[in-house]
Amino acid sequence: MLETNFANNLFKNPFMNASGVHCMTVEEMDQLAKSEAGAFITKSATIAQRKGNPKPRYRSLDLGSINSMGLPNEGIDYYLDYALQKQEEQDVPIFFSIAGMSPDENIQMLEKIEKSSFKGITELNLSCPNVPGKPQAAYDFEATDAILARIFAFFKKPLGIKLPPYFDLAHFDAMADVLNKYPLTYINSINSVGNGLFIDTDKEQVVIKPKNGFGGIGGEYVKPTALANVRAFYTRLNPSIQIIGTGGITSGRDAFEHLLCGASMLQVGTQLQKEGVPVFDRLSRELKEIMTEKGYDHIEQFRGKLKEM
Ligand code: ERO
Repeated sequence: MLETNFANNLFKNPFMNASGVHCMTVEEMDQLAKSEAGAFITKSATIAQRKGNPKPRYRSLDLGSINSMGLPNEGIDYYLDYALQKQEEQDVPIFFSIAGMSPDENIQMLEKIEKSSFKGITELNLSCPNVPGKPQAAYDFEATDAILARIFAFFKKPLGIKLPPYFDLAHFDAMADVLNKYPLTYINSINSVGNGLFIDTDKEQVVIKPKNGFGGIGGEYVKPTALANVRAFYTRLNPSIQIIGTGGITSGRDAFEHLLCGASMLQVGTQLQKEGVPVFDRLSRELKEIMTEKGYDHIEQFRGKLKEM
C-alpha cells in the first residue's frame, strides 16, 4: 500500500530519517537499516572528521527542536566504507549525504563518490545553517548554478540536493530556473529554518551554546513552510526532478499532506530524535489508516493532487 517509486527504485514506504538524525555512527545506521523505514541517509560528511560546535547544541522543544550541531561527522571515508559494505546486503539504495565547507570540497568528495563503486543516491547538502562564518550556499542562486555546472560536467550517478526553506515566490522562481537546467534526481525541501532563537523565560537565557543561542528550527514549527516549499517546487520543477518532503512530519496526517503537495519520499528529523526508530512503524500505520479512510490504496492516487479553491 505504501510502496514508492523513487530514483527508479521501489521502496516499501516513503519514510526515512532526515540526515543528521540517528545516522552519525555505524550502530545508528544499522538500526535504521533494520527498522520499518523505507530507506535511510547518512550524516552529512566532510572530507575530514569534525567535532562540531560546543554543547549543548540540540534542544528538544514542545513544538519541535532547535539545533546548532555544526556538522559533527566522522569524515567521508567512514560513511563511504559503510555504504559500500551495506549496499551488498540490501536491495534498496543507500542515500549518502555530503556537505563540504566550500565548492572545492564538494567537488573533491563527489569525485571520490563517482570513482567508487557506490551504487546509491548522493545528496548534496547546500543548506547547513550552523557553521559559523559559512552562509547557507543555496541562498546564493549564482553560486548554486556555478557548483551544479561543475558537478554535472563529471558526476553521472544519481544526485539530489538539500535546500533551505525559501519564503518568497520570486525566490522559488529563481531557484527553480537554476535547478531545471540540470539532470537532478531530486531536491529535498526543507532543511531546518535557519537561525531561530528559543528562549528559556525562567532563566532569561538561550537554550543552546553555539552562535549566541541561534540555531536551525525543526518540527511542528516548520510544517507550513516545508509544505509551501514542497508545493512551490513541485509546481515549478521539471517532472523528472522528484521531491523529498522534510519538515514537521510527526503523524501520518503530516505525511499525507507532504504527499498531497507532491513529495515522493518523506524524511523525519525532529520526531525521530524524540521517538527513536519506532517512529517509522507508527507513521506507516497512521498513513495507511488515513489512506484507507479516504479509499486510497496507492500513494500515486493522491500524490501531488492538492486542490486549489
Ligand atoms: O548543524 C548541523 O550539523 C546541521 N543542522 C541542520 O539543521 N542542518 C544541517 O544541514 C546541518 C549540517 C549539515
